[in-house]
Amino acid sequence: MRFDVITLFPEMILEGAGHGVTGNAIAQNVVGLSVWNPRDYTQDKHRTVDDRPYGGGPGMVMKYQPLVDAVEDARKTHCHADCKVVYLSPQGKQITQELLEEVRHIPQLILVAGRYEGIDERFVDALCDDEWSLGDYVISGGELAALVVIDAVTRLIPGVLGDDDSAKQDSYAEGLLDYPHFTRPEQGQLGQVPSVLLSGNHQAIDSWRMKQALGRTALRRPDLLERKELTAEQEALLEEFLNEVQA
Ligand code: 4FN
Repeated sequence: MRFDVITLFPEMILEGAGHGVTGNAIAQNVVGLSVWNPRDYTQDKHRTVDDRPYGGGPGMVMKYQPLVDAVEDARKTHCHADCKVVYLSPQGKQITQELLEEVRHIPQLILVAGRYEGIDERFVDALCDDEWSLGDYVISGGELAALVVIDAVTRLIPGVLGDDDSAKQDSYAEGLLDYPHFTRPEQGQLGQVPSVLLSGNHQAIDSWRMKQALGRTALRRPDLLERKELTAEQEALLEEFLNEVQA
């Protein structure tokens, strides 16, 4: 898998992806990451990447020519027949785990990060295959969204996570919020650890955790539960949880 990011702030991408799981995957060449600065593809002496919007109004718009040339360079430098160009923008479809699981198999993703008020729409129409959004809030540029995609897709590549983390990823609790986590001290200033977790009874622990995951999902993210089929055992655990909350 390789990522090519078109951005006016390449250091932001290299620095942001250079740590932890993504940093290791890049160092091991499991993923490729390159950045392409539209400013390097300008042809005027001021290296202009933006201009005033036709029709007037506030702010500036990214000119399409430096973007077109940056994408073309990314394409011809790392040539993959199967390549998708994605504009990260608030107009896009919201990024979900489902979307990321679909695109993990694409060998080359070219991610375009906007700045200012956005980019000339002719670039989006002519060169972009898709538009993806982090969510409904105002941010200053698409770089953070590109980093989210790079991080979340890299974690899906076989061998990137340790055995423990991969097992967790495709566990039966998929689509639920996490159960609560505890570590030492067993008892301290902030209270005590639920006794079941100290019992050594792994069946009881698994079922307590499943109950917590189901209950928290029901209370905080009912939308996630609606999309999930529960087993009879899970239904029973959830009912227990909700009864205990009431009591
Ligand atoms: N944002 C909204 C409405 C109108 C504008 C914005 C906004 C960065 C270039 C786009 C935003 C959100 C999620 C990229 C937001 C994303 C961006 C993203 C983004 C500079 C123009 C801009 C109604 C969503 C609040 C600025 C709503 N995911 N404009 O943020 O690029 O990827």
